Amino acid sequence: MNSPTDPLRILIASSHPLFAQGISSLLEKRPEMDTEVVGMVSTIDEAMNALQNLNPDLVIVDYDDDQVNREEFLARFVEGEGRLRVVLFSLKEGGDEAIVYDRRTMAASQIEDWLDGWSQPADELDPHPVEPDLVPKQPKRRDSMRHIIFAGLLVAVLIVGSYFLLTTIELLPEQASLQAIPIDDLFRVDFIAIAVLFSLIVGLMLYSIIVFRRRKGDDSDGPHIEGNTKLEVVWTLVPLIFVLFLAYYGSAALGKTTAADPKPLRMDVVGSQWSWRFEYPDYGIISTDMVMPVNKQALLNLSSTDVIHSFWVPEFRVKQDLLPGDDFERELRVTPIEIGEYKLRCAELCGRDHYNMLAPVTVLSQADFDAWVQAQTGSVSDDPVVRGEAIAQQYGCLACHSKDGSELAGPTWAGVFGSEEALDDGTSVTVDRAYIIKSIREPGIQVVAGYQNIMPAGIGADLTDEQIEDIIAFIESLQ
Ligand code: HEC
Ligand SMILES: [Cu+2]
Repeated sequence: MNSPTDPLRILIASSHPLFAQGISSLLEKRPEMDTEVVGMVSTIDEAMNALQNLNPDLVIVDYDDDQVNREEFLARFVEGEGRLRVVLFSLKEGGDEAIVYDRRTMAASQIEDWLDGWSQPADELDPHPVEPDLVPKQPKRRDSMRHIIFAGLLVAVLIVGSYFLLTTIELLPEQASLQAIPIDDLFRVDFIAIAVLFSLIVGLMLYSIIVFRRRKGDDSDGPHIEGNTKLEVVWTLVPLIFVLFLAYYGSAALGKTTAADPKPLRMDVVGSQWSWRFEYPDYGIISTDMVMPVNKQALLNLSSTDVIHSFWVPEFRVKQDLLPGDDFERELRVTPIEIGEYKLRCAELCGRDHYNMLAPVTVLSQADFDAWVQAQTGSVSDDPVVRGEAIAQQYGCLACHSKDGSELAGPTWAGVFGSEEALDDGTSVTVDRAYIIKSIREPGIQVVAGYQNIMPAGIGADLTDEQIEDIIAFIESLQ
């Protein structure tokens, strides 16, 4: 150790001779300061040599020199075994100003004060002459414990609050089917996951934004953190286990929602733009309303005459697509457990009137259902006009053709019978029995002028010739 009367021995770390000159001339301006530049190095190896041979008190590192690895110098001498005083220095052009390490700008007078500090006896010197709060701080263990506790508390409060909110604002409608129960259990797990993830992310973010915000005038770098194996193992394993659990739990729920009763009520559900039809093959009933007995499983066979639709009664929770084409029938099992009125919606964007593709759903007691079946089967009218209207309703024709002259996706049926209709190929045709039959059987062949060829070809495929005669009678009656 040097005695106080010895000059302060300075080693300069830079590969530019100009830097050493600049420092020297700064020091020369203070001749009363007893300093001596003892050498210049540009690598850590040279510095280690110089340390042995030249015995410097202070190393000034050129902040702007890319060839000098300043991190290495700091690590080796400040934090490492050396405990040598190292200062990072950036010289400005003109030599009147210098920037110390943290890039604070110092006026010439401040530089002198700062240098003065160095001329004091070594044992009075702070081992970190760079202002302590400007050196990147490693957080103390006690501090991090406190942060973990407070942030943990915040996250816990948020979890409880958001889960409470999610479960009390009634996001889910009434639970009206047996299949809804396992699905709501899944929702509950989902809500927990949402509450935990939301709180963890937003909670820690809020805590950091507030507690670790930048203080005025602090331009220092944050601590350099590189990897944390424990943390990485935890945040890989925990989600992995959770996802595996969800896979198991989800497939168990799927098993419950598709579980088959030995004797379900069979129903064919046909969707077409933009109406629903319900056929009960065991009773020979066709209906535009979905009517079901309570506590009996219904096995729905779903198909579409045109595009993809989707069967969805929110209170039943389960949902299934209806696909066009004979090979693509889909099945869905629903066991209503609450008597009441619900609404069937199409959950697949399917064209102009998709929003209006609705059907009433009525769940009745077994006795009321039997009575409804009786009424339906006994109610075939002997008036072809009445039968024709019922068929047009059931097969969804009235979703596109109005009875009263109003404009829907297709031409109105009011007054159409016997009229001259202009076709899009420039010809015209008289609307008679033959034309109507052709329009239903092969709708794409003669297209009415001003309309798109969107009448579903499959929609009339199930109609018998007698049913079409009834429809013709009905259209004829609309004069
Ligand atoms: C998705 C809408 C849609 C549905 C459902 C629909 N049609 Fe049409 N229909 C049209 C359109 C559009 C036209 C006019 C273009 C054309 O001639 O193909 C049309 C034309 C017709 C015509 C010729 C009418 C005229 O003014 O020349 C008849 C008859 C007809 N449809 C009968 C039916 C019957 C019967 C059903 C039920 C089984 C039905 N349509 C269902 C859209 C529909
Ligand atoms: Cu639809």
